[in-house]
Amino acid sequence: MVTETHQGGPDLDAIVIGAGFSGLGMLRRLRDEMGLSVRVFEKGDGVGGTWYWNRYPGARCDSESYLYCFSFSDELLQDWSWSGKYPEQPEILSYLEHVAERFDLERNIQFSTAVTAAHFDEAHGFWRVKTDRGDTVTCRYLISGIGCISTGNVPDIPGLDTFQGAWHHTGAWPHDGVAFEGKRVAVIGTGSSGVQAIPVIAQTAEHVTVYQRTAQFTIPARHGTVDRRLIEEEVKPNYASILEAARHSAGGVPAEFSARSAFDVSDEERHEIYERLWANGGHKFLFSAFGDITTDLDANATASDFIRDKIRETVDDPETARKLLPTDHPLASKRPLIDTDYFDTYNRDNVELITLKEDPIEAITETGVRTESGERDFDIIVFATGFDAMTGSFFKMDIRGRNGAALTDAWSAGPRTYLGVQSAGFPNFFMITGPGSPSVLSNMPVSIEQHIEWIGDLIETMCTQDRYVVEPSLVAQDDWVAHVNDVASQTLYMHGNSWYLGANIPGKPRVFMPYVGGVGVYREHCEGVAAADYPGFTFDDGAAITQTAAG
Ligand code: NA7
Repeated sequence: MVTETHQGGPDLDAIVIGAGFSGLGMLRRLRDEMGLSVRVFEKGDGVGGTWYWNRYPGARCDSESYLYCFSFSDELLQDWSWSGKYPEQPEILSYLEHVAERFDLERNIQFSTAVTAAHFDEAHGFWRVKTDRGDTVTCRYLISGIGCISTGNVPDIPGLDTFQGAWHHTGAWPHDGVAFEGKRVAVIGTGSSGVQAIPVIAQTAEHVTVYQRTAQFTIPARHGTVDRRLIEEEVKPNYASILEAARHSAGGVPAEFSARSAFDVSDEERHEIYERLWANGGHKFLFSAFGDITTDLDANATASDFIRDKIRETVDDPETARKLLPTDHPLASKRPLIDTDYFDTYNRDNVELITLKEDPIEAITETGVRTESGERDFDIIVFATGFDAMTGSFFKMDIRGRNGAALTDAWSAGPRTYLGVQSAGFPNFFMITGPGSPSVLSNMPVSIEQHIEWIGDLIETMCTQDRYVVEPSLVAQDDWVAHVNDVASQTLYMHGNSWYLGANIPGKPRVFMPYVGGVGVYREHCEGVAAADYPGFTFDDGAAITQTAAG
């Protein structure tokens, strides 16, 4: 299909921002399946997105490898073989590089180029996109594939600029690595990245001091090499049905979710179930035993207590174990973590734990970090302090919709979208896994592909039916935002100071950003909207735009 070129029309049919899973998949869909002219702008000098930037030691995905992939090509599914149960960063990056090469995607990607601004030109009905390389390009459709956790959060600690050693954020890790041998290292932050990096750094560093703000629940991953027999005999012959089950699941993995309550069984039986799941490892601990761990505080307490006992059992020094016990939030109200040897690492002689609630950081000095209790010297500081999630990367660009209205203003009290795909007042601007969609609460490739397909179908409908501009109505958007909040309020997610709520960024509005209703439920809702010819969206046939452009 080739789009009509309106007089005064844009340079390109579509611009996609970002060349991670989202951007690569969207480019392929628009270019190869629909014949549209597309350019991808990517800040990095290669593909990969999250997996291009997050090269810290131990970086690995929490989804099992055979589920962390594109599904659009059966040949690709059959040909690719992962080596680990959970895919490690270098291998995911290789996978995405392979996809880019195999489908000849790089010819439409402009690397080392960040989009700085995108303004909707109402007279012409297209977007004018500017980059830090001086490009100004116009397009009919603007699609964000910028990822949900891509703008690093380096805390504003006084004195960082005076530090004479090296410092790195996990999300912008040097490409040639960091040598920790013989070095005194501070790690600030104990989320997914810190919990993955600390055990690996401790193996080579002379000494590691961990600065922990919130003690975390984390479950052993039981990572290992991939089970080849399982993959070759059970997964690959059945890939289509496995991935279809993932698409209709709660979290984008075909896991069995238990319907029973933690109180349907005796204390002994519950303990045995937790022991078995702990031994097997992974997120199944949270979902496959009991259905109410994530919804009922008393049920949650049974699992939280079990993990606290495991921490006490694992960590030799009782004072360190005490500091590691999460006591201020229910299990899974913050991003659930899985780890390899995290708590065991605190039994090493070269690892020390500082809890910031008892001993806050006062300043970073020329030689190290000063807390209330005193100063420690370091050669390297690692910031595993997370991201300005879900909205931060949008706000780094000057995005303006109708009447020159800025997205930063439209979202000043928290992000507002319809279906997490579009925001009212920003016509023909689409977000892959935007706020208000399951996104970070799911196995990302499944959610990304669903948006690629859904946005692709909508654009295809517009191209074939002479609909020039689409945007959601305010009413539909308000109803969706209310629904997203309503569903979240029925869960324990509101009980933790998580980045899902923006709680990690000082001054950020406290709004639950992802949609917690489940990947399958969400997909069915989106499919219903498409089948009913997109209620909640308004279309413009572009007649007025063409006249204006011609005039
Ligand atoms: P996270 O999950 O946001 O973790 C960041 C960690 O850094 C967490 O322990 C924070 O404590 C801590 N933090 C944040 N700001 C500060 C300051 N100012 N001082 C001290 N400690 C701080 O980011 P990750 O990179 O680990 O993981 C991001 C996602 O990547 C992850 O969830 C997966 O989806 C993949 P807090 O808990 O906020 O008190």
